[in-house]
Amino acid sequence: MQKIKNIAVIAHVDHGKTTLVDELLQQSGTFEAHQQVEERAMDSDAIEKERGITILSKNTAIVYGDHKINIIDTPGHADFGGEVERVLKMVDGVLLLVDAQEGVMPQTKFVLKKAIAFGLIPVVVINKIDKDGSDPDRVMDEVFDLLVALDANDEQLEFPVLYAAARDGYAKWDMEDENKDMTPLFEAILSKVPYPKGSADNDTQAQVFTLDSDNFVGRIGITRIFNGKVKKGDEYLLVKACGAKSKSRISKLIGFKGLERIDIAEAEAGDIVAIAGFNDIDVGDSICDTQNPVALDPMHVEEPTLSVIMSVNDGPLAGTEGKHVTSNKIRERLAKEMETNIAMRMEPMGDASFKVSGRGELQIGILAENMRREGFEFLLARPEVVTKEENGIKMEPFEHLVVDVPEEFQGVAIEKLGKRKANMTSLNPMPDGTVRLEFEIPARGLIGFRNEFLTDTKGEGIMNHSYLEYRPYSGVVESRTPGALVSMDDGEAVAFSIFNLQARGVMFIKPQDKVYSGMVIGESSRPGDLDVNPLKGKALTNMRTSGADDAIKLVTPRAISLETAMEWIEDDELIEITPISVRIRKKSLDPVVRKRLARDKKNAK
Ligand SMILES: Nc1nc2c(ncn2[C@@H]2O[C@H](COP(=O)(O)OP(=O)(O)OP(=O)(O)O)[C@@H](O)[C@H]2O)c(=O)[nH]1
Ligand SMILES: [Mg+2]
Repeated sequence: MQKIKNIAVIAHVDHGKTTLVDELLQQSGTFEAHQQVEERAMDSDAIEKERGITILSKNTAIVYGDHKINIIDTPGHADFGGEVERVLKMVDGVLLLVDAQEGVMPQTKFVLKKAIAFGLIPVVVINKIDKDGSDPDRVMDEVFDLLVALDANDEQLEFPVLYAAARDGYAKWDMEDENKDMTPLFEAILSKVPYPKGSADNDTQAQVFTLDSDNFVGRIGITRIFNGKVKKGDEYLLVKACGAKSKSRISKLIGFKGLERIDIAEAEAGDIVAIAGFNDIDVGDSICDTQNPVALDPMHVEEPTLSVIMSVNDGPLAGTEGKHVTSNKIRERLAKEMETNIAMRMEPMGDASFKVSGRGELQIGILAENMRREGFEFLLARPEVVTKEENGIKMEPFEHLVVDVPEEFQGVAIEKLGKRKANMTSLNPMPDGTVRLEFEIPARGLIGFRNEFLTDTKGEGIMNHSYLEYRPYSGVVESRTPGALVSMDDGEAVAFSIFNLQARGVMFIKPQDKVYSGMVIGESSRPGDLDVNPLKGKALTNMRTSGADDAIKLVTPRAISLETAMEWIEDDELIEITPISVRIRKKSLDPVVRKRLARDKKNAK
């Protein structure tokens, strides 16, 4: 039997997981000498490359000495925490990376809590020790305190610690040791991560944790084999989470080696392989022996906390920019997403709209971004938290928030967060002159906060948050104060009128942009919406100089991206997303209806 170790690399966002996996791939000699490998090779998806973040967990395998090490790189951003949860069941150990300067952050807590609950003993890697301001001793203490707070058992509290600079390719047992290579980390994996349990002689039991597809063989399930063997050409029973069963033959079996995939004939307990041949294979399904099937527990992933209504574009520009615009197309696409993304949900709401739920604005935003790149056109409403009822009490999700700000902005940060119902749990001055503030805050209070926070701290504040738990509903939370500048006509925006409107607020559009009645073209500098006309050309009479047009100085408009729009909009507004544009509009385009609604709302208060 092959000697196998299965590990996942977990951490807060940007603490260096993917970079570390690069080095493990390089230094194990998995790549051929001539092979050109990109930086952060595991971040293979287009949006991952653009943003430099990991979105999907991915696995690779390296050979080190007489061992095979299966490594799963996971995303660190809180919105993709579901990816980490489903991966932890597939491995026998984790490398927990912690930035030697930033220390324990919200998502460090989240992923470590899950790992501890699975009984895993973390190999702690204090990374980026090369960084200015790094303080490995302090960070080590933080990790220990966190483990104690998470009720880790004695064995888990004796976790091994290494000090590393993944980017520079070294890890070491002691800060005093020489900076050499990754050998100490390889040793730690071999000596500290337990071998897989289970046996190749038992009946087959395997579980799918990621889906993939191939033009030739169709759906592929990336699978951890817990017991027995899987052989190409043999028949197995697929047991779905709902209990449904179907028999099928494995048409193709794929093994992993570095970034390559190789056809193999069989694999056995302990290994991670990709299996083709089951048409309706899904994440969480078990692949079992046909004679004696014992399915594995379906995967449990924390429920979504945020939802948004996605609907068919019904604005005046509908269908002019996108390829897929019908509710059927949107439903199909969403259904496909839900098969692979077990942390998300979709619910049809009638009248051509769907409720899409996930872990956060980024997760939903990435799905929307992928859809628009595929040619979709649709509307998104303001994100809402998913509330639930427990024993007759309305509950809402709370988040753990960590804010790092220069000392002078401490006051404004605390004040603004107070208005959003945040409760401060700690305040610590950091060695670099910043202050680290920790809060517990209803997730609702964070919607739209990032923009405001960056403005208040002149771009110097850093905020990080991660899901905590459901707690009783905390009442009204303050939202955006400035009103919207709303176009009262259809057509192409004119420079002269944009110039005049600049005095009223911040513009979102530039000359020649298409606008329509009810479209939001800027943020007013006052509360309350304002109907304006961006189409008005200059009057032909009464101009003082003929060269006046040249004198018009337009301020660069505020760029509206999908994410800034999601942060900005209010309940009575929508985001119109097409492959080419992101626009903001009022829900009701008719000014008369809007006025009436505004009046009703005011009277209701
Ligand atoms: N100074 C320093 N920077 C590092 C080190 N390791 C990684 N980085 C940098 O940290 C940044 C984030 O690295 P990634 O490997 O993408 O981090 P990650 O943990 O995979 O991030 P997510 O997958 O998005 O959670 C990159 O700019 C790296 O170059 C290190 O040892 N020292
Ligand atoms: Mg990464």
